Amino acid sequence: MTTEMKFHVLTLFPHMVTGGLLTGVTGRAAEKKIISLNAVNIRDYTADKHGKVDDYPYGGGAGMLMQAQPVFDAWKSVTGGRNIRTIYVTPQGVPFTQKTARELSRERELVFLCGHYEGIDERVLEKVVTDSFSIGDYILTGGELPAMVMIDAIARLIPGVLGNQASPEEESFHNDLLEYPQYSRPEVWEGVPVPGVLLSGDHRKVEEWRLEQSEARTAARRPDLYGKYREKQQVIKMLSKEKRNNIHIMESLSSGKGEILYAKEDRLLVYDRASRLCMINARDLVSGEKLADMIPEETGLAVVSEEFLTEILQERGYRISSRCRQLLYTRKETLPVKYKDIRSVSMEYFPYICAHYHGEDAEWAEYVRERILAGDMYGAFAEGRPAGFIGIHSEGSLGMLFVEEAYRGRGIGASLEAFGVNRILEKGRTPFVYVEDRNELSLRLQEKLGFIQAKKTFFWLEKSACK
Ligand code: 21W
Repeated sequence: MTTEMKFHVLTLFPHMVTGGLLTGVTGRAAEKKIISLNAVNIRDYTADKHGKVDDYPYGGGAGMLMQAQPVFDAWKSVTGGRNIRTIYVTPQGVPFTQKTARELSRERELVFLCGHYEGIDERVLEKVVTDSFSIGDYILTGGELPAMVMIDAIARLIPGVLGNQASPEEESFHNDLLEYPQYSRPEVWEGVPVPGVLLSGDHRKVEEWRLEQSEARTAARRPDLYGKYREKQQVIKMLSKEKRNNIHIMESLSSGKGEILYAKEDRLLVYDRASRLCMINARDLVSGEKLADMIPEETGLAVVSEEFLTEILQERGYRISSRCRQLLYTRKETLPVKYKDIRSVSMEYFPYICAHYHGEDAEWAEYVRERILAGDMYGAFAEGRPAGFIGIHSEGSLGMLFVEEAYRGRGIGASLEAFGVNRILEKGRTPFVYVEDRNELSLRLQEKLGFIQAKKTFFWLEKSACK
């Protein structure tokens, strides 16, 4: 099983760090042992008998510097010579962004080094620091608050920290946009009423209004974000001309997980962060190769709907893992669910789901855990025992369907599918599925529920382990 993510903070003010982070959401996460926090007082490691950790800078100048020895000894005490990413928080660092937070949330252990006074002796920084980050262009009195900011941003991305909330970065259509204004009771406060549309009960109208508000705010306050948003909308509009063949890319982009790495005419490369998946559209070999060269290093999966693209990818160390039909559900209405005992499952059913989904494989087990914690796995129960399950994949498609042999032929599979479709519709998204090429039974089940097929065959490719 996975262990907690460990944060070590080397600081002169350990209580400031624990006081802040062991409160609220991150505090809960520490109690639940999803993260751990180890604040180390650098002063405890000084060799100076008076507890001194600073001295004057050679060459002169204002103020004092933290000396190398206590910092180095404090660092050695937590790393013990192990190779752990060590982050120096400093106004001279590269800007810390959501992307940085995402990348660091994949580490198992991190060390943060907080400076004080005018800085730290460069020689110890050269020995221990692997990354330097700043939180923005303003001057603070120390590195503790920036370290806490970074740990907070990283921790909330770890599955389980936010509780059973959908992916913390996947907030339906409003990604790339600032949030819309929100209102709660009372209906009139200090003579100011809540906007009427929010009381109308008309969900579609509410969504439209929120989107308008988000767009207007973003255009006014963040022209940089707004430009990116408009570009993405344009690509989605292009793709919608062939919705059946492109629904996977449209969903990845509109959910905010997909990033356009290249888009020009009918050539498109989109990277879905949540599943480390590349989706590629190209018409010919030359453009296909050009796009393939732009695939990010961290990619583990690719999906394409052209045979020649599979060849290009195979030359680059990918192997075909399946040939699929892609189907999408175009209606807005939810489906009736005949079998009643279906609900979202907790980690209690982790061993059960793993046993029936890719067996013992550790990487798949980690994936199942992440899907359960995201609230995207649903179980069917009979006599209080699990009878099957379905899930929403991290790239948005419905799948992982399984029904116990003893319970087959009773419509539980169809009910699980319908239940999944409804959850996706509730999120304001479009349900789509992949069906293995020769699985006629599953194909017919999806079509009976109202799914329609894409014209193309879809190829899933995995990066081969040995490369
Ligand atoms: C402020 C440290 C000013 C040092 C070379 C010659 C970490 C921070 C901090 C702090 C100085 C971050 C100097 C945004 C921040 C941080 C404390 C002055 C003088 N250097 N992100 N003279 N803003 N700040 N250095 O302040 O440690 S990340």
